Order: sequence, then C-alpha cells, then structure tokens
Amino acid sequence: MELKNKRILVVGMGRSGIAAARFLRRHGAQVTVSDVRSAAALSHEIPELVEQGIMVEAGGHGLLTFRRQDLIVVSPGVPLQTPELVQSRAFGTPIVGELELAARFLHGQVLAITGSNGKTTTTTLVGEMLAASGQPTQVGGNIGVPVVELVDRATDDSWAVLEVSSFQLETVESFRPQIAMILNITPDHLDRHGSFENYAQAKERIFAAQTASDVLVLNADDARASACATRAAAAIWWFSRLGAVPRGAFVHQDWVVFRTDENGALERILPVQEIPLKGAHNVENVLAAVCAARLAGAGAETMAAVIREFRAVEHRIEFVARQNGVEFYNDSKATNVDAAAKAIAAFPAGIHLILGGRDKNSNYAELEALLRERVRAVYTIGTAAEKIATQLEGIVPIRSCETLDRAVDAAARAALPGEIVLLSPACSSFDQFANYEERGRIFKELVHLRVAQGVLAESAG
Ligand code: UMA
Repeated sequence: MELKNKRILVVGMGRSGIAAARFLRRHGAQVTVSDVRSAAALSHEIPELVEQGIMVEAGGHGLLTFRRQDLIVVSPGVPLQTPELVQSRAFGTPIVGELELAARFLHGQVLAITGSNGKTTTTTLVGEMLAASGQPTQVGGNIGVPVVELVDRATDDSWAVLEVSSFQLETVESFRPQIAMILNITPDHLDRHGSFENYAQAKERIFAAQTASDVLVLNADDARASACATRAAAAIWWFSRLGAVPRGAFVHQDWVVFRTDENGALERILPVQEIPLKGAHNVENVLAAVCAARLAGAGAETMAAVIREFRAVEHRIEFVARQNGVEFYNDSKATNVDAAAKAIAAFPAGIHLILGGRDKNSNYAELEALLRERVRAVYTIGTAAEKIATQLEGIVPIRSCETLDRAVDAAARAALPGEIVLLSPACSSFDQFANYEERGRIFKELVHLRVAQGVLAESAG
C-alpha cells in the first residue's frame, strides 16, 4: 500500500489516532487529524503533531474535512455510524481502523486474541511465554500499545501478540493472524454495536481472512465462541476447563494438559493448584494461553515457569491493601457485567461491591444469584446508579454513593474483618474518569490513603 502524498484523515486524537497519524506522516502521507475535543483540551497533543507537518482539526468533525480524502483511518472509540463517516462511505472513501492499517505493514507472524473478558491477562501471558522461549516478541493492540507502533521493530521471524477488541475488528479486511483466539463472547458494548449478534459478528472478523493453513483457538465451554468452529476456514484447536478436547489444552486430574490429537499423549504443563491467579476464569485464561503459545512453539517447562511467576495484571482483581482484616481489590477493568460476575465468583461470601459508571445498555439483574450468595451490600457510583438500583432492588442492600471516594468510605466502614471491598463496576468509566486505568489508580490511592490514615490514628492513639 503506497502512502506517499496520499491525503489521509485520522479520526480521533487518542492513543491510536496519534500513533496512526505519526506513522502515516513518516511514510510521506498528507495527514489531517480531526477530534471532537476542543483545542484547549488537546493542548498537549496538538503542538507535536503540527511540528511534524500534520494538520489538526479540533472541536468537532467538519464535513468538508472528510471530503477529498484518499483514506480515512478511524480510532476504535469512534462509532462507524458517525454522520461524517456515513457520508464518506457513501462517497466511496475507504475507511479502515488503526489495526487494519498496521496489518498491511506488519512483518512476521501474528497471534491475535479477542473475547469479552480475559483478553489482557491472556495476551500478557502468551507474550511472556513466547519471549521466555527465546522468540522475538512484541505485545500490543487494545492492551494499550497501538499496533502501528510495532511495525518498525517487526521482522519476518518475530511474533506480534495482539489483544484485539470488537471496535478494532469492525473495520478489518486483510488482517489475517496465523493464530487467532476467541476466549468467550458474552454481552458487552451493546450501546455501540446495537445487538449481541452484531457484537459477536464483529468478533468473528478475527478469523474472516484466515485460510486452512492458519489456526483458530476456541473456548469449548463458551457456546457463542465454540459456534464459530463451523464458520471458520482455519484449523480449529480448543481449550476447556470443564472437559477433555480433541486437540488443545484442558484440565485432566487437576493438571493443565495439552495434546495434539485425540489418541496422542497428554503433555503435562502444571498442576491447576500452582496457578497463582484467583478465580476459575483465570484457569481458562491459562488454558487459552497454553494452547496458543504451545502452537506458536513455546515449550511446556517454559510455559509452566511463566505461569508460576505471573501476577495479576493491573486493575484485574488486583490486591491493593489489607486494613483491620478487610482486603481491598481493584477490578476497575471489569467494564461489563460478565467481568464483574467473574470477579465476584473469585471470592467467598462477604463482599462489599462497588458498582456503576456509564451504562452500556447492560442487564445487571444477571448478577442476582451471585449477589445473593456472596455480596453483603452494593455501593453505586456514576450515571448508571439509578438503573442498577432499580434492577437489583430487593436482592441486596444498595447504598447510593455517587462518587468513588464516598463508595470506598462507605464500604470500608461497613466491612467486617475477613470481608472484601471490591471495585468491579460492570460499567465503563467515561462518565467520571478518563478511562478505567484512571478509575483504578484513584481507587488504589483512596485505599492507600485510608490505610495510611489508619496507621497514623493508631500511632497517635
Ligand atoms: N473521538 C472523536 N470523535 C468521536 C469519538 C471520539 O474525535 O466520535 C475522539 C475523542 O475525543 C478522543 C479520541 O477520539 O480524543 C479517543 O479515541 P479512542 O476512544 O479510540 O481511544 P484511544 O486513546 O485511541 O484508545 C484506543 C482504545 N480505546 C477504545 O477502544 C475505546 C484503547 O482500548 C486501546 O488501548 C488503544 O486504542 C490502543 O490500541 C481501551 C478500551 O477501553 C483500553 N477498549 C475497549 C475495551 O477494552 O472494552 C474496547
């Protein structure tokens, strides 16, 4: 694909938009970036872009800016139904995402992981397993490093291990991972995709360009993910926590095992008990990582060593502190109901749960059984609070706290020794925070502050 002197518009000036604009400019394109945020809000970003000869439109998308472009590169957070994009499509202007743009230039092999939950943990595990087995490896994608940033260092024998989201997959055409993996498909982002089926179909684009020489790894325990087997051209491999699979990774006599065919020998990786991460869902993440990394050439001992040393990814059921016998966990990355359910299921009864943020057209009543079994009280925050309170009425006590600091305070006061305060909000963060990372960091700061104040109070007393 020739970029030199092409007129290219990048929509969105976040992490992926800026990375795409820089990449395109380096390749000689005439680049414009357009963002709905004001010039004042973008005062950090604009000067560097302008210095590189990139034109900037801030404070809204101008219809004219979208005309006369050879290509539009859209950031994952920008809906494709945005009127300016709809118009451009009608004019026949090609529209791709940053992932598709990068895929056209990325050398070497690609191992791509999608799913509603578990993507970041599994991607990190696979990246570490391949690196530990001595293969040149880069990790990127939705995990926070735009894929175009991997292009320069990729070589013919390197691996790019990519976390890919439904937003990124919506616009792929030629993206063809040698190994693709779907961890699970449960409702998320229904506000953006309109329906569960549309969302699932976006995820399926991960294997749309694959051929019989590629591999697709599926979760045999997830109905919607395993249904993809009949629609894919790639060779199907499996992982399962609940039963044996014909080929792939599963649990056998409390060991994580791998086999290449139904009659083949079982390769023992490590006892399930030695997995240091909390929760049944993390056993699934480990099985998924073992299957994908094994197929990419990692050995059993190397994989076992990486798993034993692995600690929770930041903001994913991350232990924060213990005070007066109460443990605080940060699961800010739980931005949908299923992720929150997995976190609740990872603890015994006695949970004080902080829920809320921006609603994504979710159904919180799905948490009913788990809430009754394990949760002492729910503390709501953000714009979804009212909906959550209505849907969960009568199931558990609900305290309306509005803000995170009040929720931490109320939960910490109510929790008894041996109980848990868990931020696992089941919503996106954008109503009160820049992103889930900021929400998680602020939660941790609030908890650490309480702990420090407690120590001070004790030493003063
Ligand atoms: N914007 C517009 N017009 C619009 C909408 C947004 O101009 O109509 C602008 C915003 O003002 C902002 C920019 O677009 O300046 C934001 O773009 P973005 O939302 O695509 O965010 P990036 O900073 O580019 O980060 C994206 C991913 N974000 C989303 O998909 C929402 C990051 O995933 C990813 O790490 C990053 O690219 C690098 O690949 C985050 C995420 O929340 C973690 N992902 C979702 C999830 O995991 O659930 C899918």
